[in-house]
Amino acid sequence: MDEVTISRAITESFMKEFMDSMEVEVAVVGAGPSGLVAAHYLARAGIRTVVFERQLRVGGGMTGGGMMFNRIVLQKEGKEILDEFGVRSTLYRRGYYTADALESIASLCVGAIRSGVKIFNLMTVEDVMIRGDRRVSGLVLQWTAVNMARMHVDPLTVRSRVVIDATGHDCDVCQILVRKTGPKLKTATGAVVGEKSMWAEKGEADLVKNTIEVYPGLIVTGMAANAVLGSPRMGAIFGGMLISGKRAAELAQSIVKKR
Ligand code: 48F
Repeated sequence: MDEVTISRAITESFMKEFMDSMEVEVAVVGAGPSGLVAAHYLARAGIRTVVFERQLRVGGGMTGGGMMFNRIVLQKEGKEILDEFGVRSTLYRRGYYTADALESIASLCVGAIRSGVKIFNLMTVEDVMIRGDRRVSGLVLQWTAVNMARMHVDPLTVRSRVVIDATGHDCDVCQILVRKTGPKLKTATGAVVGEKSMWAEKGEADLVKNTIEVYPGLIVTGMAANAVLGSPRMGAIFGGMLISGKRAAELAQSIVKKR
């Protein structure tokens, strides 16, 4: 195959996938553990789902384990989700397991893609679309490289019935929403309350109850949920991230089915 044919093959197949992803049922922002798990369960339920990730690589904070020791810790309920993706884990102590961070994130990524999720890396979500009925109805995208070069280039948009903020500690989508619309989130202050200091047990316990539709059409999951609702961070224990992702998928599915 000559070079131009290779270039055409890449451009045509990418554009086809991107065009197919411009109107979806659920758009997930962030390809960390919570976002990948949410996307996987949605696609498996037959919901058209796309993920936008600003980095070159997927995985978010899971890839580096704890302080770059690339192992993760999970509770039994989290381990059961990893089991579904075929990830091997080892019993450490009653109720707690360890797993390889790279095997875990690679398996979540492959699992999501094979369920039908389209993942676009290198794209940053820099704004949301809000329509008359005061719902989040889509995302505004820019190449991460454009933002890094600080060039002014106008973005493109995708429409989706539901957006999931899975952007981790940054809770970028919620931060953007508050900047653009004022403090209208379903939180104690209406704004992003902010992540509290490390407390693994409480952080994990709060996470699933913090996984909510925080604004019409916008669900928050993973560490973003704790940051937005004002709960502690928890370090390299990942069960809550996976369970929160699964819960976000259930919520998104029920919203999609209702509308
Ligand atoms: O940070 P991240 O892994 O979020 P998570 O799924 O998991 C949190 C844990 O990794 C860890 C933890 C465990 O106790 O606390 O931190 O909640 O993944 C978030 C992903 O979102 C991407 C970011 O690059 C990362 O891969 N991201 C953040 N902002 C944007 C974004 C944005 N504006 N547009 C696109 N992607």
